[in-house]
Amino acid sequence: MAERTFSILKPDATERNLTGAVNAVIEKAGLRIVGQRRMRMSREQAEQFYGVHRERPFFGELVEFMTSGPVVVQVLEGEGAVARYREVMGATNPAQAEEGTIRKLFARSVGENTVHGSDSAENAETEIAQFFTDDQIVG
Ligand code: FUP
Repeated sequence: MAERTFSILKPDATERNLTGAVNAVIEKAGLRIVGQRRMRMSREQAEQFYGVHRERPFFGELVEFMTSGPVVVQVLEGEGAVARYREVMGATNPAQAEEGTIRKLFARSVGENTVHGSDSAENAETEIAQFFTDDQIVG
């Protein structure tokens, strides 16, 4: 089975009506969107999702931002999907992101950086399980 990764189109993307534009970059990169749902993240969900950053100074702002508007949660599938999507996303700070990456194209700042993507296959599995049941993913 091809590898899967977890993706979020963040509130700065939905606010600017960019979900289709971001998805076009994802699909052009050879990743398949095999699960997708637009939702509003609760504070509890955001705090759990970003639990590893709980002690970081930006944690409060991050949770505030992720709950400030709709997000689109996704499962992406493809060969080496975790690493491939990290490549397509670009650096966390859009000022350092490569040309053609999602963050270079669309991100506003380090905080409002348009997308999330899992940083390992293990985290991908945990993150997918937080937001999707098996029957909501159709490969
Ligand atoms: P990434 O894996 O590229 O999403 O980056 P991190 O896991 O390091 O950070 C997770 C999120 O925390 C980022 F998407 C935005 C936020 N963040 C900040 O707001 N300020 C920072 O200095 C670092 C991260």
